[in-house]
Amino acid sequence: MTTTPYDVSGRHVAVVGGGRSGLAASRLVVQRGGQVTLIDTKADLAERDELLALGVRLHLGAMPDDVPREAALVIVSPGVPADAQPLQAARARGITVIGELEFAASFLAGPVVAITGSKGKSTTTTLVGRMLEAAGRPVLVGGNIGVPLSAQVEAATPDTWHIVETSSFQLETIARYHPHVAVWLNFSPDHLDRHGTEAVYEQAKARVFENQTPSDWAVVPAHDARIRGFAVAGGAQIVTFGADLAVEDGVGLAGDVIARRQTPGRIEPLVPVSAVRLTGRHMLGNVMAACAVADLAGVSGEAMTRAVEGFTGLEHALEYVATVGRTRLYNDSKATNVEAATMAVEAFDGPVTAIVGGVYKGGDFARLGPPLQARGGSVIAIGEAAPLVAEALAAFVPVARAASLEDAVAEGLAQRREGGVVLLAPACASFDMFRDYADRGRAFKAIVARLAAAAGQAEVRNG
Ligand code: UMA
Repeated sequence: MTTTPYDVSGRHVAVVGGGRSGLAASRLVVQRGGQVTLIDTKADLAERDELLALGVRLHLGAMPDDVPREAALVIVSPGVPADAQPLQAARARGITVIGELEFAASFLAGPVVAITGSKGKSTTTTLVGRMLEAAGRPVLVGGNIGVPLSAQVEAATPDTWHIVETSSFQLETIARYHPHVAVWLNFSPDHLDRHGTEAVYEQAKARVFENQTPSDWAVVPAHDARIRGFAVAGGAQIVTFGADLAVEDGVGLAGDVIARRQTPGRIEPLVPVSAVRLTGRHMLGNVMAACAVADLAGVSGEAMTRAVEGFTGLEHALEYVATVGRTRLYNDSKATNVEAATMAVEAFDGPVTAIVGGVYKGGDFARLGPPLQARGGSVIAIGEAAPLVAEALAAFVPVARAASLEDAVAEGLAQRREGGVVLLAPACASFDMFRDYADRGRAFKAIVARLAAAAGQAEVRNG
């Protein structure tokens, strides 16, 4: 068993936030002999009975001004702002406040691979997991992707590779979180509602490198000097992806093969591009980053290729939904910022009608204009941000407004009757019309199926 700086045995711990992370952290504290007060603004939790049976005290309904006096440690969920009142009060009294990820990681003995970035985290995390699995490695995939790290501690062995999708929210509250491999895929403005400024968001992400040493690795995009600068400052060895293999070391394209060039210039083929089942150049970047990690873990190109061939992508991440008549429909509900939506549009060659809008999170919608215009595309604006979307894009392409997602899909199918793509790429959060991005993506797919059926379309081809 590992030694942890957060020995909770016989101690009282306040856990703030009773969602997936807080519940898993509470269970872990109890497993390790500690006592928990779980704090949440919700009036009740579905897990109430289980928690009470574990001896967890519940403080529900509102944020208290402070955590209980007996608490020796505070564990905070990623969705709770780091400056929430009880956290500030605890810190002022000298109580250690850490995030759920920091707490859980301190119990792990196996290597941690942290994968962060504004977009592509889940795809890359999943693919790295598949590659290590294909090579027969013991592997657990979790973190921001949906399975809290705390829930994996009991199943971990010293040989386990932990592939951890790591968000800026989680990185804000680390102290010793120390990935053996830290991947930062890309950066674009996001989560400004939480972080306030782009600089604060960027600094949070850069923390992924802060505890690395020269025996660790940072995997960064070859063409992003800023991200590379943060990695260099962290002190780990660097591997780039998207590298020009003619001039530099890293993972990049050698003809139509993803390959790794290492000093002194030896180029080793890893995965043929023809094995990649994902749409778009940005997806190819994610595959290259995954190859870089797997290569560091000693996975063969053959095992990587098997994993890539078997991976058709994640739900809501430029997911092919169906072909209705001559129109192909794609669900990129995960494209919640302008950068991601732009990359989605750029993944196609022909005309694209993009459904854009929701809750505005920052960024300049006008960036979508040139790639849409170049493809003879159009926009259907939805949700709260519809006026902003229309204002930014009307100079480039035709913009229609739709009162609901259903109307938007119907309008898109009408516009692209002669062929092309209808793409849900909202560049916005979903909370004005849906519970979350997944709810929005599922709604889109259900609408497509319904409209196709109503049109007497028997030959909806699902991918
Ligand atoms: N809560 C409070 N007070 C607050 C804020 C929240 O009491 O001020 C309570 C809520 O009432 C709720 C609980 O906290 O009961 C929710 O906690 P949470 O928001 O931390 O959510 P979890 O269910 O614990 O899920 C978290 C991540 N959520 C966020 O970062 C917002 C999940 O990422 C992650 O999968 C999960 O831990 C397991 O690690 C989701 C996400 O949206 C997918 N992440 C963002 C993103 O990817 O863009 C960063």
